[in-house]
Amino acid sequence: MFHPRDLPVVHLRKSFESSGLECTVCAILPPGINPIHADQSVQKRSLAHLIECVEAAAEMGARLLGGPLYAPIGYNPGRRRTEDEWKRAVEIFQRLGEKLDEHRMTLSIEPVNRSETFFLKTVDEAQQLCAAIHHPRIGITVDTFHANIEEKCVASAIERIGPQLRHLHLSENDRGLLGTGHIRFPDIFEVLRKIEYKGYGVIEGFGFSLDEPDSPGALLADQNVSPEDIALCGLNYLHSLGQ
Ligand code: LER
Ligand code: MN
Repeated sequence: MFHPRDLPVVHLRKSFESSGLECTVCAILPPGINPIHADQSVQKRSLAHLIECVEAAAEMGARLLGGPLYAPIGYNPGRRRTEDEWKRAVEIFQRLGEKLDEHRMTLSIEPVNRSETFFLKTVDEAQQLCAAIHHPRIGITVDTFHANIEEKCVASAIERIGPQLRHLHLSENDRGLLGTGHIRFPDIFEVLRKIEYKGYGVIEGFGFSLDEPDSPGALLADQNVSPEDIALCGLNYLHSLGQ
C-alpha cells in the first residue's frame, strides 16, 4: 500500500471474504511522508498518514500492517541516524498505539537493507526500537532478503527476536523464485518451529511484467519469471520443504 486513499478497500475486503483469503498489509511511505523528519508539519502529516494506513488496513479486514514505516524507502541523508530521529520514531509509533488498539491491529516494523534506508537495518535495531516504543501490538517483520544482507545469520537473528517476530517476508537473495538462490529456508523453518512462530510467511519477490513498466520487477527481475511464477513456484518450493 502506498496511498491508502487510492485503494478500493471495500471491494478488496469483499474479494477476500468471498475467496476465503485473509489479508495482511505492507505499506511503503509515499513522497512527502517521513516520520523522522525534523519539520513538525512533516511529522504531523506523517502521523495522519499512518493513522490512515491503519484505518485502510482495518477496512480491508486486515489485522496486521507492516513495512518500513519509519522513513521513505531510499531516504539516505549520508550520515548516521541521530538521537532526535530515533526519538521522533519512538514518539510517532507510541502515538499510533491507541489507533492500533481501536482496530485490534498489529504493527510490524520492517528493517530494510542499507541501500533502502540508513535508519533501521538490523533486527537488533528493530528490537531496540520496539523496546523503546513498548506497545504490545508493535513488533517486527523480518524480510529474509534484507536480513541476508544485514545479519550475520538470518536464522539466528530470527531466533534472537523470538516472540517479537510478528510477520515474515520470505524472499530469495535476489528477490527471485524461492529455492533458486542461497537463502537457507530449511534453517529458517527450523528456527520458526523452535520459537513457535504462529504468524504468516508472505512470499515477497519480483517478477517481470510488461503491464507494470516502472515496477521493481520490470526493472530488476529475470525476464523469464512472472509475478505469478513468484507466487506459484514459491508455494511449490515451500510445499517441497513440508510447509
Ligand atoms: C517491503 O516489504 C520491502 O521489503 C522493501 O524492500 C520494499 O521496497
Ligand atoms: Mn519486505
